[in-house]
Amino acid sequence: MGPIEKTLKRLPISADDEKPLWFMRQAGRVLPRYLKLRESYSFDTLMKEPELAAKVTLLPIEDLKVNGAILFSDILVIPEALGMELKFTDAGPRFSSPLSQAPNSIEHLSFDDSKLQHVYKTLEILTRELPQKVTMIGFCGAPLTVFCYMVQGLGSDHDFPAAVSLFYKEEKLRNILLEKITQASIEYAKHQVAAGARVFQLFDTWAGILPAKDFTEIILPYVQRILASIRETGVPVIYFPRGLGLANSAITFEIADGLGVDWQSDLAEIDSIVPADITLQGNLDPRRVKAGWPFVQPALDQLIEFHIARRAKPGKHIFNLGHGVIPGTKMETLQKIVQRIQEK
Ligand code: 1CP
Repeated sequence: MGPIEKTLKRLPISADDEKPLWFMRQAGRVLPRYLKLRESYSFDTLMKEPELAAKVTLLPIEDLKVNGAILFSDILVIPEALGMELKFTDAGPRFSSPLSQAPNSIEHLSFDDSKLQHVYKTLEILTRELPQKVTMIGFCGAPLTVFCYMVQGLGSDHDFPAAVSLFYKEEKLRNILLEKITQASIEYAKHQVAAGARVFQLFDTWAGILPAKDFTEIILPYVQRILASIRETGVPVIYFPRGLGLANSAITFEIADGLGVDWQSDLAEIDSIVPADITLQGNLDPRRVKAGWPFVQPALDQLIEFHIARRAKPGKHIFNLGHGVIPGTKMETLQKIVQRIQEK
């Protein structure tokens, strides 16, 4: 068992263990070997051909020496498996008809798990190929984030005005859609676990778009259901609710084993408002990382101090960024970050 899984399970880390470390979006954005593969294959092909998806998942293990492998896939596969038409264009992913254009079509969405078989095959290959110390991390998008994309569409306004107005105006349809996403995510996540995921992260990139009270009252129960069904299998879960600020205090150990902290938040402050048994993950600013080594080093050294201080707590800390690696970031900067973390 590797250091990421041990940390989340509150097990002791031995002297020869590495420090727990991975980067959100570590595979598909900056690695030269990934960019080279993209010259020959579309993103869709890389994701849907299990041999290729497994190969891409392994790139950051080999080139960055992280000890977490995040499945190479996307949060948008759930809308696709619910029946929406999705195209990966040069400008990014696009739905043919976002649900705001025809809200009643929400009632006709139906989950087809057979569209996700390639994901499970990828995980099975990886289970055989991953070194012991590397933890296989499965993932999907959280209900609100997936709802936003399904209703609003992609590549548009990240305040999601069409999605949030439907959220308030069409309460019945909203609840139907959140329920469908939740049920699909539970089935998908459990299937990922059966295929070999050892840790599961729920990405809630747009958790911060609702007022905190609505988020905790309306959305959090759906999140909790997904996470609880994964935890029942014995696999620990990390929840990454970006933009939640002080409402992070609602994320207790009842909800998740680990909390992914965004770059906006002060890690020590979050540490003071969440229970000590929750594992914190994060939170280097990816824009600082993009700026280059001299600009990231002072912040990294502070983070290493935090990590050392937190080792006394049951849930400890996992190194990561406070959001995904940004295109244009130098691989060498990421490699230096890993080296410094592991040598200290
Ligand atoms: O390292 C990795 O790349 C791992 C695989 C991975 C993950 C974990 C991809 C591949 N996507 C994701 C999660 C994901 N996808 C999130 C949550 C994390 C985050 O906030 O970064 C989100 C919001 C998406 C949605 C998405 N997929 C967007 C953003 C759209 C928007 O308007 O906000 C985009 C551009 C994608 C496509 C995508 N997903 C992944 C890759 C490598 C790509 C780019 C495809 C290409 O090469 O064209």
